[in-house]
Amino acid sequence: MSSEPTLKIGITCYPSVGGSGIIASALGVELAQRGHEVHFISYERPFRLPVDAPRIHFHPVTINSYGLFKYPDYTLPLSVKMAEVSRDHQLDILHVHYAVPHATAAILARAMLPAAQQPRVVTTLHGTDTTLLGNDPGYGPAIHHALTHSDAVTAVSEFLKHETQRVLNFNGPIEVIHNFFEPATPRRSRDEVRRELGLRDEVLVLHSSNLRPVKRIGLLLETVARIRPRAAFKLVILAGGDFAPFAADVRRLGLEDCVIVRENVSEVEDYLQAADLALYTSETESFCLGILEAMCFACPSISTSVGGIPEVIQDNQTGLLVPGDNPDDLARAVEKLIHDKSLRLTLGQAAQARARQNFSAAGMVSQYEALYRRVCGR
Ligand code: GMT
Repeated sequence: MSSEPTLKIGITCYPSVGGSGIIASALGVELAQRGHEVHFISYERPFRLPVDAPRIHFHPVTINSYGLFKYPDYTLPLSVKMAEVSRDHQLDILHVHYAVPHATAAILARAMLPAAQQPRVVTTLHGTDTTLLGNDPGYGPAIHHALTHSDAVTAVSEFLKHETQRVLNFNGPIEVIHNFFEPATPRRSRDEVRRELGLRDEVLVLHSSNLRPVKRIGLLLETVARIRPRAAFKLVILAGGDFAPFAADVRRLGLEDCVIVRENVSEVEDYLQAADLALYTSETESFCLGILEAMCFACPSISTSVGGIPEVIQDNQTGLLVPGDNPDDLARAVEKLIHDKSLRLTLGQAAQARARQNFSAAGMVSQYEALYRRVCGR
């Protein structure tokens, strides 16, 4: 722990499976380990947040349903809870992950409090809060307002910073703090996991995502259907969501024997250490935490070259980037790494070194800490 004064930090994120919630939870855990008091405020306990960890508190937001409202409102009860927690625990900082509606709720919460009790608001943009909702006229002006009134704004990649400036016409400062991942020790050995998956010598190709349309699971399966020979690999999908809507595609493409799905896995490390390469076919991606998670286990990724991914993967050094969205091109890149084990291992080692050097928890959490101290003058 450092000798500098500790801070009281409120964190709001989506608690469900998703990169922004994972980063917010990991950040809270690291901050608490550094001696700060951390208060999570959300409608559910974030799924990767440990129970009973010292200095980590959880404050649920209760949403009542009223017959008068066609759609239940979350923003107002969230803002009231943020104001209450800020006042009762004298928060220095409210750090919101994903602007909609968290940043708006934080700005409102701050305005509800007398000046002496107001926390500083830090907003971290994660992706579709800019690239999708920022383009929606029903959200854009509210996001712009919340960013303008935040005490600091961060983005998880240079790409997202520039998209925020472009899409929202926002010209305030944005600090880029990349994502980080601190892998836990796997609970099972690589062999045990491969046995569970029924693998012998096949190359394990991993895809881990929330399966939203932006991930283009259709393109992922079309790619896999073109990889030859079929017997050389298995695709393991760690699905943070319901895979059922894609089952028909798996059958149509005759992939029943080479696709294995595991839903809502919490021990991702078990599967990451068993993987040989990872495959991502997203339409856009501000960062792609799944790629970084794989890098930490010396597993190189093949990905479409979109959004902030070239900030994570260096083509031909720590993975392979494929321009465009042609499944044949993607399949050829996968085949290259399936058949060239030496290249796969070289890229994997370089990926792991890069993850440790450029995307470590120690480095990124220190950047957030420095930002907090700057905005609250402590
Ligand atoms: O923006 C989203 O679609 C949701 C968000 C999430 O909660 O998973 O994903 C974004 O944030 C992640 C964590 O910073 C990034 O790794 C993802 O690339 C990003 N998703 C997109 O940009 C599509």
